[in-house]
Amino acid sequence: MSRAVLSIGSNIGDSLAHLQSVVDGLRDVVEAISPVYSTAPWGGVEQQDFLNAVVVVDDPTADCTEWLRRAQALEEAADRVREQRWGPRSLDVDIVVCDDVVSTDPELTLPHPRAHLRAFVLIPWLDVEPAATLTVDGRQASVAEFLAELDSSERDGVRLVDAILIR
Ligand code: A4P
Ligand code: MG
Repeated sequence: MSRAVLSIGSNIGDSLAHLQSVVDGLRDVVEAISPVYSTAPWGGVEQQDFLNAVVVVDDPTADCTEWLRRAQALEEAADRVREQRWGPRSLDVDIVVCDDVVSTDPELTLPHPRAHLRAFVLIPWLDVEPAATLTVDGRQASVAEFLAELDSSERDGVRLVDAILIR
């Protein structure tokens, strides 16, 4: 059994519809859905702003690998084209954490190795799980603490939009 925090993002096509396709695809196992944010691109590639959100899922029949499989199936269904690392995409679904699993497997690294550096992950995660904690390189701290450590410009690049994902 497992519970996972998914970070979802899109900056190509109908981004809101791409994010909604994740909620639709996982509907029966969705525990919480964050608000939607418009976010400045992270990673140095010049591109359009993203829409980002976080979805918490819980399914006694799924293990962490199964969440990756489902995430990739949803990306494919959104016609995801993967041309450039950290570049534009119709849909990206990352597993931020899955239970308390720690893994360095490149196929599924847990917690997600860059989640703690990304305000576009931490801000919506805190919306749905204000007391969440994260372990990075053996150090456990609250997600709020990791967010506070980011440059204020990172946090300022994450802005609520007037749209919601519907269960
Ligand atoms: N993989 C390993 N661990 C995980 C995990 N925890 N969750 C493997 C998901 N996948 C994981 O991912 C490459 C490989 O990572 C997969 O084969 C999977 O088995 P990918 O999604 O195919 O490649 P990518 O997305 O181009 O690279 P990467 O490093 O995953 O990029 P990210 O981290 O997904 O970042 N800026 C804003 N504002 N908003 C965004 O959503 N997203 C990205 C993509 C960059 N900048 C962004 C955003
Ligand atoms: Mg990814």
